[in-house]
This record gives sequence, C-alpha cells and structure tokens, in this order.
Amino acid sequence: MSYRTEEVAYVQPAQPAAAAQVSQQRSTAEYRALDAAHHIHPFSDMGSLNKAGSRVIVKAKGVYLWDSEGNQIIDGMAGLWCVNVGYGRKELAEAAYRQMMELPYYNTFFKTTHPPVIELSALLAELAPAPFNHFFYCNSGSEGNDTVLRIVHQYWATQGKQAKKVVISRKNGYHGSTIAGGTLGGMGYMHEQMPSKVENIVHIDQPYYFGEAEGNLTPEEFGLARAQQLEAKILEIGAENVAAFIGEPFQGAGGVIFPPSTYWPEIQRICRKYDILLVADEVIGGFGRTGEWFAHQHFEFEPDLITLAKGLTSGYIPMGAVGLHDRVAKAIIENGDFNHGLTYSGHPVAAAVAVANLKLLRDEKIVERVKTDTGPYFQKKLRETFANHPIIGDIAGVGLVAGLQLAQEPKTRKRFANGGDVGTICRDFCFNGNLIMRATGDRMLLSPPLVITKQEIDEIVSKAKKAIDATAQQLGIS
Ligand code: PXG
Repeated sequence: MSYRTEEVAYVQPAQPAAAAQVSQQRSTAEYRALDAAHHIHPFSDMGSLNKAGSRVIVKAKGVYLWDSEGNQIIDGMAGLWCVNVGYGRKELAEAAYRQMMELPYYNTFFKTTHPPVIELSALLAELAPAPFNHFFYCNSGSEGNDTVLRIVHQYWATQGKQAKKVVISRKNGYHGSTIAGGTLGGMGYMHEQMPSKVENIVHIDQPYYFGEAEGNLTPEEFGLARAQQLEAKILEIGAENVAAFIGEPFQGAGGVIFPPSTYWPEIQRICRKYDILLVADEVIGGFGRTGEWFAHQHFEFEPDLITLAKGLTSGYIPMGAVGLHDRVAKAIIENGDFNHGLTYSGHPVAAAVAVANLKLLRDEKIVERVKTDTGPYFQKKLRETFANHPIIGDIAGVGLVAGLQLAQEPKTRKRFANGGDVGTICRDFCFNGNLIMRATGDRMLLSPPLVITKQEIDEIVSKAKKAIDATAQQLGIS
C-alpha cells in the first residue's frame, strides 16, 4: 500500500478537538500510518514506535497541548525545555510575518548586516551579564557548541598557545547531537553509535550526589571532590594542552542534576588557576529557567563563553547563539579572519522572533515572576507533596525546573535495580493522565513554560502525584 499524500482522502476526525479549534486534515489513524511510512523520529526505536503509533499533537495554547483525539494535555516540559513564553503568542508570529515580508533572508558574511540581527545583538548585550557584549549566531544548541569549539581554538591560536587543544567535559552532560556536540556530551549510549568522534575531548565525572556519592561524604564535600577531578585531569594532560572546560550549570537532559553549592566556585577557581576557558552551556538554563536570566548567575560563576538556544526564541523558530565574554571577543575581533559561519547565521526571521520573544520575557517581567513568585511556589509545592513519598529520594531544582529522583529506599539513597524501567512506567502513567513529564533513567523531570500560573502548577503537581502513586502501587510499594 502506498501512503503518498495525494492519495489519502480527507476524513473528518472522529472526535474533533473542539476546545482547541484545530484545522486537522486527517484522522489519527491516517496520520499515524503516514508518519510510520515516511518519518524517522529523533532518538527513537522506530520499529516499536511504528507498531505502537505516535501521539499526534495538533495544537497548543499557553501551557496546554491538544492531540488529534481531542485530549487536552498539560505540558510540564515546555516542549523540549524551550517554549519559555508559552504557546500561541501572536507577537512572535507577527514578528516573523513582518520580517518575511520585509526581508526574509540575507546573509551577514560579506560586509553586510541587517536590522533584526543588530537589534538582537544589542538586546542580548543588555540582558546578559555586563561582560557579554558580543554574539555569534547559528541554528541550534548543537551548532552553538560546535561554534564554541571553533572560538576556543581560535582564541588560543591568537594567544600563541596552539597546544591548548583539549576540552574537558562531563559524563552524563548533554551538549547536542552533531558530531562535536555528541562528543562533548557524556552520553555513553550516543558514543556507542559514534565511531567517528571529535579529537581532543575528554570527560570527568558528574556532580551527581544522590547517584554517585560514596560513604559519608556530605553534598558539599562531594561537590568539591568532583570539581577537583578537573584539576587532576588538567595535571594529567598538562595545563599547557588544555583549552577549556564545558558544563551545563545544572544538567538538563542528564536528569536535572543540581551540583552541590561548592562545585561551581571550585571549577571556576581551577579554570582561572590553569588559564583554561570556562564555558557554560546555557541552552536549557538560559532565558529565565532558574529565575535568573542565565543559570550561571544562579550558581554565581563567570564563564568566558555561553551557549544559547531554545529559550532564545522560545522554540517558535530555530536559533542558537554563542555569547563571548569581552576578553574572548577582543581576541577574536583583533586578530583577523575567523573562518566559521553558517548560511543562516543571524537569520533575519529568527532574529526578529528572538527580539519579540526577549521583549516579552523582559517587558512582561516573566523572568522576575519565576524568581519571586511562581518558581518558589512550584518548588515548595513539589517539596510539600513529595518530601516523604515512599519512592521519591530527592527533589532537585530552582525556579521552574525540577528533577524528582525515584528510589527504592529514599532514606538510604538506594536506587531501583531497574530504574530506567521504573522511570518509563511513571512516564507512561503521566502520559495517560495527560501530563507531559519526561523521564531520564530513574529521574522524573519538569520544566514547564515560564508563563505557567499557580493554578496550572497545582494541576501539574497533582497529576504528577497521581502518576508517581500509581507507579509505587504497581511496584507494590506504599
Ligand atoms: N546543550 C544543551 C544543554 C541541551 O540541553 C543542546 C545543547 C543541543 O541543542 P539542539 O538545539 O541542537 O538540540 C541541548 C539540547 C531531552 C532533550 O530529551 C534535550 C535536548 C535536546 C533534545 C532532547 O531532554 N537538549
């Protein structure tokens, strides 16, 4: 049977998504059949997905999604950690429309520039901490981290220190899925499928207290010990060969792992001591997630480079960027050609959408609200609800991001032997209860749109509780 689109007749959906007013063209079954026939999903086992069939998402507004069966789902993940201003903001659509009519595309390669990229750069310089006044653009977080590598190498070349090539990263960090992003990340299951990796990248252990602290170490002692692995690695390789350290201020895809308070100050001390660039991957943490504009501000350290994407445009259109600290920017600016760029670097439509998005975050005081109001409410509510839950061992997070650690014995930090399966069971209960909550192994993750109200937070937490209770019940734990 062929699934060529023109051969499929229009069928009125059996249950139109009335609340969402969707212009749905096909039935769920047709969508699934075509999807299975022609679409390879990212990070998926397509054989089993095609048998089960994907959920078809047709519409979104605020913090809610609707599927092709008319179910209303609350999005506890802001898409993939990106829809910071929530769905359905006209201002962003209008910015894209206006820009497409005015100047849909032009490049910035050969002595040209254009208003949207100029406005965006000036606005980012205003919103970012003082030393960040220059920005390089790309299309995604992965390309942002590829760009970071290019800038790091160019920086050391300008300093006459070409031997400084090695970049140190962390196991269970996530920095994207291009070859460079995937190599920088510390995901074993990705590395296994990557016979070609980028050279000169090495990994140290992550600051994951619940999962990896041995003996009686306090979180603070453990944070220091994990940071000092950086020093040990630098000494092993030779500081004269080490270019940079990169980390997410808190690990997102790795499980919303918040490092102990001692970790980042020690990392910064070590980077300064050995003259190594410090890179904060702000792809998830940036643009208000922690209640600060950038997550490194929450952890109080000062990186040399920041990688941006996701919340930069609230996911309405792809865009990534790298912010350069003045000392790095100066070296790049004053030393001739930097031979790096993408057709869509600073794309005018993406830049116009980013400007509209950042103005909403700023002018509607969305980031401040996360810091003083909805963030503290969300964190308190999670702790009240799950502090003594029989299968929750730890609650990590600040602002509107949280990781709930599933555990067999919360008090002794004993994890489930089959933690990944338990996470999947829990995620499926969420899914069936019309809550999007992501599972990473045995951690359940939440990162809702930053415009979420307290009432919607209550809805997420009560649905999460139902799903986690159901998981405990299925495991025979109460
Ligand atoms: N850095 C970080 C910290 C990220 O979280 C990237 C870089 C790469 O960005 P792009 O735009 O190239 O995807 C990311 C992306 C998940 C999930 O399942 C997380 C991401 C992407 C896809 C899935 O949690 N983060």
